[in-house]
Amino acid sequence: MDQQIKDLINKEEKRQKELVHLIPSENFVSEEVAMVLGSCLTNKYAEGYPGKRYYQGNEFIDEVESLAIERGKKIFGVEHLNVQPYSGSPANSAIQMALLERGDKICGLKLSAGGHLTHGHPKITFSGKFFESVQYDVEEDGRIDYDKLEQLVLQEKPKMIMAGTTAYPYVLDFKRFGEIADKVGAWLVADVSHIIGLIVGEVHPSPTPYVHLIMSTTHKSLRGPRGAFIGITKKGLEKSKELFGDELEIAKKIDRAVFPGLQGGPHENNIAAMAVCFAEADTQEFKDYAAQIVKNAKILADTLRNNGLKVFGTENHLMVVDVGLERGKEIAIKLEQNGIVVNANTIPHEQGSPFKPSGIRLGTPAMTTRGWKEKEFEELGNRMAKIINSN
Ligand code: DSN
Repeated sequence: MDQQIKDLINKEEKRQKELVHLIPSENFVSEEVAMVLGSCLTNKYAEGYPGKRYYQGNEFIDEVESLAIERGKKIFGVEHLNVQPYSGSPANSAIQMALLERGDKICGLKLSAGGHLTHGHPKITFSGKFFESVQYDVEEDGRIDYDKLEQLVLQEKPKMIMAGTTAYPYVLDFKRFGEIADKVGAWLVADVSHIIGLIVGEVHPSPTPYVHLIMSTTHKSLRGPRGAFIGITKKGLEKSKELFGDELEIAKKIDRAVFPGLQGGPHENNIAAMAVCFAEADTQEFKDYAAQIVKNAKILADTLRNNGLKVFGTENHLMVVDVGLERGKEIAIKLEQNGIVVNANTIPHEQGSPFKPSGIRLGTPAMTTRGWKEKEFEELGNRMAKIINSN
């Protein structure tokens, strides 16, 4: 094997094994997922969809992708599933490309409040450049005020609302989001990339009954390969019938936007690994894992708070800790020097900037996979507080 790459992989493996990993969007896949990712499926081109490919030789690939679709539809409770998006950003771009026209209005949570770049972040992103973006914020306590969101939506009448987060430590009220979107006839997309493992594990309410589309990455709390899916709910099919006279038109639009709209050949090794991950998530063991993620996050947040730190959250897998004006990066570096890997993050109503934020974001999915429980997280919280509080 290429010695230089082999050495680097070995070093990274050691780093992953020996340090404490608290970046909430990271996890450790099973050996089977890793093996399938490295399989011969990576060699095959399969532009198109099962049964309708532009290349010969896809009889087994078709079965692989169909299996991923069937398993995913079952655990996410959706009517149609596209498993080809390379990751979350292309998946959100595909949804927007499929259902919006250039200049249409899109409404998402501000990046600094825990939203995502693809939810209409102005000027520099696809969603912020091609669409008119109106953004909602969180309150001083870090929570979304749904009455304020409703006022904004009634006033601005966006064509699409993104209900999704990357650093929001509270349960999302998808029912309320649904009622608000319905008042102006907006498409409602749940970007559940962070919390999909908790939803499948039944420790966070599912958006399925209330939204038209569900988008998620598969490599965060779901513990699968890098990749994403777009699911269409029953409510999505109904809106399609109402708008386009055909309930399946929305599925055609989404599929066409993914391929050939934005992507070429799907990464079938990732799709096969998704199928494995979906089966792993459809077990009691995974439900226990999801419940433990939430218990671990709660004890970590409580321990940090008991040590005098200001913590936003938590009701899910993550929390944001206020470590002082513009000190996020410095504290993240200090923690890493002590073997604890986190990421610097903005806090609600940030006075610093995304480059010099005042917080750190912590999550429990990865170390819960490693078998950590309340005892380990309480010890860790006390140790982290000492490091953070030492000048
Ligand atoms: N970069 C991801 C995260 O860390 O939350 C979101 O895309």
